[in-house]
Amino acid sequence: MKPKIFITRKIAEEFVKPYREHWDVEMWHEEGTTVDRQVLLEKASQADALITMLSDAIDQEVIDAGVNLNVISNLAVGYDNIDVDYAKEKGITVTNTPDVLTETTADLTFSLLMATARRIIEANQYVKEGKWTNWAPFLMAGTDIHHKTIGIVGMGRIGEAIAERARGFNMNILYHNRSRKERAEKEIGATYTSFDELIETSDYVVCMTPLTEDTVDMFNESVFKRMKNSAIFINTSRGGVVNENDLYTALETKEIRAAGLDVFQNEPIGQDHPLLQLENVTALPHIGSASYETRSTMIELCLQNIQQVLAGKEPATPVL
Ligand code: 8YV
Repeated sequence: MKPKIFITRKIAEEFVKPYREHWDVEMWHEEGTTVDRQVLLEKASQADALITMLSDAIDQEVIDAGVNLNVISNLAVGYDNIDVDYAKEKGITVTNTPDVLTETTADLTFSLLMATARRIIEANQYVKEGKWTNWAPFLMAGTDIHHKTIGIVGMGRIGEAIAERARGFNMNILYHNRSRKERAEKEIGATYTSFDELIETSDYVVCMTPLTEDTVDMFNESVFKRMKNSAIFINTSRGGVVNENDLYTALETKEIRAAGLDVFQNEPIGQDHPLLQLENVTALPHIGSASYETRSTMIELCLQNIQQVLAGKEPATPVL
C-alpha cells in the first residue's frame, strides 16, 4: 500500500506529480479556501503525512486523530499553528521551511516599510480614483527612510536580511534579540540595544520575533506609548505578538505615526477589522514569502521532508 499524503490546500498538480507513483496524494479541493476542520480530522486519521499551512490549527485533536501520522510538514518557517511538543510525544516528526524564504520575506518587509513611510498605497489609490487634479508641495508627503534609525526586534535569519537592506539605505541599525549576533554587528553594522532603548529611539520599529508564550502581546500599550510620536511600526512576523486594541489606540491618537502590517491576530481579517478603518495603516494579506519562486521552493522542500521521513531518514529541515 502506498503511503497517504494529505495537503490542506489546493496546490498545482505539477508539484505532486513526481510523487504520485509512490504516494497516494490527496489535497483540499477548493482553490483559495481553507480546509474544512472535519475534513482535516478525517484525512489526518488516514494519512501518513500532512502538508499544513499556518491557518491550520494542528492541535491535540488533529494529532490524536492521526494514528498513522509520521510527519507534519509545515509550509512556513513559523510553526506556532502546531502543538509541536504533543506531536513529538506521539513520535511524529514536524518539519518547516526555514532559509528558503529568508530573502523574500526580507524584501516584503522592506517594501512594506517603504510603502508605509512614503504612503505608496494611498498615493496609488489617489491617482486611480482621479483625485490628482493639482500639485501641492506636501501632496502625499511621507517621511524619509535614509539616515533614519531602524530597530529590529528579533534578529534571526530574516532580521539579518532586513538589516542588510537597511544598510543599503544608509540607515542606522539597532537590534534586540535574546542573544547577540556577531555577524549582524561585525558585517552588517547593527548595534545591539535593550528592548526599551530600541523602542524609544527607533524611527522604524520592525517586529520579526516568533510567536511564543513569551512574546504574546509583547507590543502593547506601554510599548507604543514609549515609541516616538513619529515612529512607524512594521510587523511581518505574527499578529499575536501585538495587542491589536492597543495598536489601534496608538495609531488613532497619533501616539505613533503609522503601521505596516502583513500579519494579524486572527487571519484572515474582514474589511470591518478596526485597524483597516485607519488611514495610517497599510495592510497586506500575510504575503511575506509569497513570490512564485519562493513558494514553489517551499512546497518542494515540504515534499522532500516527507520523502526523507518516510524513507526513515533525517529530514532536511526538522523542527528541533
Ligand atoms: C507562510 C510565514 O509560508 O513562513 C512563515 O512562517 O508566515 C509564511 O511565509 C504562509 O503564511 C503559509 O503558511
